[in-house]
Amino acid sequence: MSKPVVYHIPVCPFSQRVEILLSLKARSGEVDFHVVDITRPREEWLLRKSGGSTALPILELSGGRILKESLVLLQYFEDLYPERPVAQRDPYRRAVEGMLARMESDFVAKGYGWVMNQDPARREALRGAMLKQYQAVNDFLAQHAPAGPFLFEEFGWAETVFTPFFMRFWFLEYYEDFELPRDGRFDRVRQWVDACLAHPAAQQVSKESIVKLYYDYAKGAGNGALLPGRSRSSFVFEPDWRARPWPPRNKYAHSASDAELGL
Ligand code: GAZ
Repeated sequence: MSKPVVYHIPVCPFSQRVEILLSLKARSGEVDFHVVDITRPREEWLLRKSGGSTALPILELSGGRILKESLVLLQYFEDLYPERPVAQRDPYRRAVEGMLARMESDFVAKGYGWVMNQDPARREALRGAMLKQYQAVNDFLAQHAPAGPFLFEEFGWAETVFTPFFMRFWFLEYYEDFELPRDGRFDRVRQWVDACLAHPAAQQVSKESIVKLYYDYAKGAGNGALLPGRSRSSFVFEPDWRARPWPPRNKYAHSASDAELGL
């Protein structure tokens, strides 16, 4: 029987969640990952599979059955491979990690909202909003898991949900000079982030790949859209990101050309 296939875009944080979970379960070989070029219109065969929606990842099971939404895919593989649990089994603990995981959507929205901002006057307000998100996670961890570094004994469900975005937010460090202030307010969340970033099951992407591929997001163009004056998206497969120079960091003052980006 053929393996399940995850269709996703390059360095997709949502599909990285699935890769991390499978890696924690030592099941990475059971699923194929198929990268879709988002700089081109979605192909008809893919739209037929998804029923017309364009958001990825989607998971195709045998017989053409399709599942969507990364958190649903995580739960599916958690249930399919119940040995080596990643989620907590105790109802109270499962609820606690559920509360933390529930904080991901605001956290993600604030980070992407900031990186895509083009108005320098809004920059400090967006930094403040991002810090509020980190503060909320910090306070949650300080309450439920003061010792750390993880929410429970090991890298688990909440870490699987958040870690791809801790990595995507390398684009905030690079393009927005974001860092967590070292004034004590963020110590618990910094400890969590550092432990998540270092975990062996979560090494699918690098800072360099994120910074290079997400240049266009930093200039306000998401999902492979083309910026004015450019003929190629920073998400193209060729040339490979490794062969390109690091993009200019001054996104508010300058718009890099294809040539400057090595495209
Ligand atoms: N809830 C879905 C899941 O699987 O968990 C989200 C999937 C998703 O957003 N996929 C995006 C997609 O395929 C790519 S990743 N888009 C193409 C399309 O045609 O729909 C971007 C944001 C943002 C948060 C995340 C992302 C992102 O703002 O990483 O703004 C542009 C997209 C809150």
